[in-house]
Amino acid sequence: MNIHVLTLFPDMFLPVTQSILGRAEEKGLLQVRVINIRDYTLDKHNRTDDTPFGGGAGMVMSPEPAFRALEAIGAQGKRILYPSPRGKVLDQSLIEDLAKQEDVVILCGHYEGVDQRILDHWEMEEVSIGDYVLTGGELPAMVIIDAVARLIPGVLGSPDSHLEESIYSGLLEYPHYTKPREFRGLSVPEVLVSGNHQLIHLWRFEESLKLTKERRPDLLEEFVRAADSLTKQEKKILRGILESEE
Ligand code: 6GU
Repeated sequence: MNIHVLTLFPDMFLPVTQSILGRAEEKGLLQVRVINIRDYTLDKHNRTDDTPFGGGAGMVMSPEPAFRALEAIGAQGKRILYPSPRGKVLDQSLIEDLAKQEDVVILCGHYEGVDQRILDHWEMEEVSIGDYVLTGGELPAMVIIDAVARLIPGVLGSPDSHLEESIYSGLLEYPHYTKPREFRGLSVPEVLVSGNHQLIHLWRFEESLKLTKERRPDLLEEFVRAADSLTKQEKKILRGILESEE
């Protein structure tokens, strides 16, 4: 998969080309190409933005450098994202969709934004990472890259860590514990050291449901709608959680 990032701050992406994602690149699973929009300006002072028509504060990204950068990478026909608080809020289903693409382009804007003709002509998808305002699209772009990369087979260490998660998909994660069994008088739930994998699974499932009910009732509602492939025992636990008062 190729992710093409167009930005005025290419250095911000240096950490992305290291660590987990760097290894994905070495293995040829993911290529993150960072393009400096300023390289495509035709302005004699290398400007990439200008004052807004109609007046007001801030600067707006000019169409020329953005169009030329998009043409240079062959963006025509590819999915093009524009991170913006105006966009559809990103969720895992959009990330899964993106992970299936051979190419994804992300245009990072700054200041007041970009000339609307860039978004319209290139049919960009505006995506937000939440209801708060950032200074630019670079951090959201990195969030998208990270979330997509971990879905590409071979990028993460253990391939079955996904499979195990899938039973609980749409739920918040159950609590985790490691050695020692007793630490400063704090112990680990007995069931986890029982060696009974079926009991452990059911305990984890119940903890996931409890946590989701308490913190994200919206997600639990969605889970109930979609959960038809549960086992008899799992269904019993789910009913118990839905009927409990806390
Ligand atoms: Cl995607 N961009 C910017 N600039 N601010 C944001 C955002 C995106 N998502 C939330 N806030």
